[in-house]
Amino acid sequence: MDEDDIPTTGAVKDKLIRTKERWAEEGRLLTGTTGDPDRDRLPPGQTLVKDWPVLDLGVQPDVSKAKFRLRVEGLVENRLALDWDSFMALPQTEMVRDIHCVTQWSRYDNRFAGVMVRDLLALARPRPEARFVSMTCYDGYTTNLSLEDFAGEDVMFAHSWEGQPLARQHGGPVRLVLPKLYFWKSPKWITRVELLAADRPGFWEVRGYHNRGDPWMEERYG
Ligand SMILES: Nc1nc2c(c(=O)[nH]1)N[C@H]1C(S)=C(S)[C@@H](COP(=O)(O)O)O[C@H]1N2
Ligand SMILES: [Mo]
Repeated sequence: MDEDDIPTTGAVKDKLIRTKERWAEEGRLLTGTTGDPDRDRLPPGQTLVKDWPVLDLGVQPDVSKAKFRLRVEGLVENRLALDWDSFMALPQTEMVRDIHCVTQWSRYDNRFAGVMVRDLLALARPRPEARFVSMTCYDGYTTNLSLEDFAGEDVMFAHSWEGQPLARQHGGPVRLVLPKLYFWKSPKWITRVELLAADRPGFWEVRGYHNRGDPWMEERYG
């Protein structure tokens, strides 16, 4: 990872990490029901919020546009290492989506702008053996996805929210937004995507959280 001189604020929230691990052990918040995303806008066990909460490990890196790189590596025909200008030169898309955090909050109608994962993958050209992705962030956070989920039609590298640059506490300059899964699958301050033949569970996935995290199936813990 390229992390030379990235200033950070905050200390890792060990207590929060421990609490969330305990929730996974206890199966907290589980309603034991499932929902249908076409019928039930709010997934089971979720509570609607108006403000946008901030959730992370406590370390919020200050990633300047000059330092920013988005790398796509591993099982691709064409490795990418995009700087800010090349990233912004890619096709730009807007989408309005609901987001759902496993700690129970959901927020409707978030307007994001950025580059669709599909447009980036078209440049990187995954090899046939590629089936999973592992993503790494400037704060050291990692999370994993199937290539199928990652390449979904509404998955975006977002740089803006409600017409403004994405705030640092929400993962600016660039984060992933994958609305169909719990929000821990949407890494903030993303810098590296590695395409893999075998799955590689990330930070929360090795601490009791579900490997996929579908909110309507209540895939909170795994
Ligand atoms: N780099 C990074 N990305 C991250 C996290 C993190 O700690 N570091 N936390 C995840 C979790 S658990 C959630 S719920 C969302 C929260 O995003 P928000 O703070 O913008 O609401 O970011 C996800 N992406
Ligand atoms: Mo979360």
